[in-house]
Amino acid sequence: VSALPKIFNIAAYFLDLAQQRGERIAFYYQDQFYTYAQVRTWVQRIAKLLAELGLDRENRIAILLPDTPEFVFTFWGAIWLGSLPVPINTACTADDIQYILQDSRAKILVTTQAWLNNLGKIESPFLQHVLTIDGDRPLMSLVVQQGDSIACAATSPEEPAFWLYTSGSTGRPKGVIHLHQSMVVCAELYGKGVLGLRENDIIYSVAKMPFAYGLGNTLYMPMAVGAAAILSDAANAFDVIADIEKYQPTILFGIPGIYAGILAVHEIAPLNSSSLRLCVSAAEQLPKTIWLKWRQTHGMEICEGIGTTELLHIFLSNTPSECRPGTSGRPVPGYDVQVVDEQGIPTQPGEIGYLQVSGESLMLGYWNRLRETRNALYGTTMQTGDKYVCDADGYFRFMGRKDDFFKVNGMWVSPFEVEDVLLQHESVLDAAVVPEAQNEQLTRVTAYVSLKAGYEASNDLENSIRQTLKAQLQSFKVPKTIHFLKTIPRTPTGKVHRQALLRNTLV
Ligand code: 3SK
Repeated sequence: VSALPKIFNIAAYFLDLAQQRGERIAFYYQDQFYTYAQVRTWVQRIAKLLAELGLDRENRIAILLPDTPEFVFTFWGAIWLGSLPVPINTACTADDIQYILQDSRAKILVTTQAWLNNLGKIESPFLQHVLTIDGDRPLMSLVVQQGDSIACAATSPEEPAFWLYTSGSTGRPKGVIHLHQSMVVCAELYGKGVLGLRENDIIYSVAKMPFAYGLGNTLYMPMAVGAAAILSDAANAFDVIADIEKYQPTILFGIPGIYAGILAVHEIAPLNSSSLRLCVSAAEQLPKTIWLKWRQTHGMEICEGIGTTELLHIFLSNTPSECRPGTSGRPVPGYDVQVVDEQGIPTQPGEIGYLQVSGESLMLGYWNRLRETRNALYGTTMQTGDKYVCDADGYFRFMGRKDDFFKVNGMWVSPFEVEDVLLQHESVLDAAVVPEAQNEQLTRVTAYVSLKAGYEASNDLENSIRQTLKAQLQSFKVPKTIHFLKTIPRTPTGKVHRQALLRNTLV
């Protein structure tokens, strides 16, 4: 990525690009669309309103919204002023949202009337204004009168531009601080470099904008190339299928659960995938079974990658037309990715170790969390907490989260390996594997599965699943108990919520 000027504001950068794109469509939302020229006008109007409300440089502004035009305009409007938007995932609990509002010390909150009712009294002493996009005084009606634009803040590429909260399965969410330069790095290296996104693409993302994956997919990567993006709140396979039918996207940024869900309902609601030229998956490891079934059904590969909120977007990725199912691909050119042992020494091909990565989109640190920042960062390198193997051809294969591995009879079990086999059974829609303590405190493997429509839990079904497991796994990895659940609990970003399952099993 070529050096950025000393004075650089990422909102101004994208709005300058928008100016060249004028009447091209930037966003589809419900039955409307917004051109690049309209986006530019609305961002400047909102920036002016926020400045009048006293939002200063470096102040935080929380955005608790589904993917909507107001999200887009507020996000860029705040950065234009040099203040810091803090998107909050609407899948967070009300308790975590209260925490984020306090922790970020947001001065303004932009949300919906429904969320406001849901939150009740907001405890934060820092909050001065709440704006809603609906109700009596919707945000857009307040800015419609705004006239002249306001000057853009002369920020530097290396100063904070926005925060994203990352919620692990334990502890409170952490505010990840990103810089003005970060989005350019991701858009150039991955969006253009690996995926080859282009101006005539129409982009659809299952992940929403408060999640780093969704922010890149829907907001800044399409804007970097002048493409159009779809703003939607679809959260299940049926809604995604309907959206794809309606908007005819060329690129689908999915997550494993949605690919599995679309395939599972194929008989009753077949997806018309003819508009798609590229399917991408991240956020969680994509089981090989799903990859193969997708290609068989839709004649297309899924280009899998992995990113972290701390690096903003994807740094390991397969390359379209060279995908290796069951792997996260190879380092995105521009990132240095390695598998290392406990001492930090690179492992040999085929040896399992810890994944570490360095690159220019790395966060500044976690807000107000020195210990966690120091544990995660080492110079320009981040320890991701994932266990990986790199093969002789340089393809990286996920083995599980460092903290999710557990020992049975002294031998390591990767929950992911067992889940992958469970998903190969024709009846299994979703699966999660956790350790369970027996009476005598020995650990054994426990599985939770949810079933596809048309299947019911029974002893026969359990035996059949068990046969599949026994055929492919060493005996100590075969779950002793299989529980059937309606749905597998997941975190706001769609990862298996192992902690919730552990609370059920480990007393
Ligand atoms: O989880 C991922 O794979 C991911 C991808 C892109 C951006 C952010 C994240 C966490």
